[in-house]
Amino acid sequence: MRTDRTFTMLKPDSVEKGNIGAIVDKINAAGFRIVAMKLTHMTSQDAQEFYAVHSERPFYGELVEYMTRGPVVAAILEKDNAVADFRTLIGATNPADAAEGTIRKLYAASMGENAVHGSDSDENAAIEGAFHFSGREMF
Ligand code: IDP
Ligand code: MG
Repeated sequence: MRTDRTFTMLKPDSVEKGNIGAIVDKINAAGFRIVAMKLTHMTSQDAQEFYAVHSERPFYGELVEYMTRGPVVAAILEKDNAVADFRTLIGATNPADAAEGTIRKLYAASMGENAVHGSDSDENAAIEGAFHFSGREMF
């Protein structure tokens, strides 16, 4: 299992607010190489599958609505220790708890609308990257 890649989405609120460029700048400045990137609009079935681990949580329906209301920027990022370093860069799930300077502190509105996704393990990074990209779209 490789440890130098993670998967991210700039969520619909980031796209709506015109924050794609600013967030990609932060990602580049933190030393991540972009391996794959595209705008994509998930169907409800896509979002239900992507977030299946949360299907029993009370916010699942709201989460699927949010993640399908417009396109996201999906990307695979490469750097040593990618998963943990990217989680540090994005900050806590709830922007109120996120450290100063993190992407969620800067750009997230709330716990639900929190600007970005970051994989939580090397295994999930591989699964989530393959969910969105074919081998021919990774560079
Ligand atoms: P993470 O994105 O920081 O890994 P998770 O606990 O995996 O956080 O939750 C996945 C996503 O579900 C969050 O990023 C957020 O968009 C949403 N979410 C999590 N907890 C809540 C909540 O209590 N209310 C509404 N949405 C939530
Ligand atoms: Mg998570």
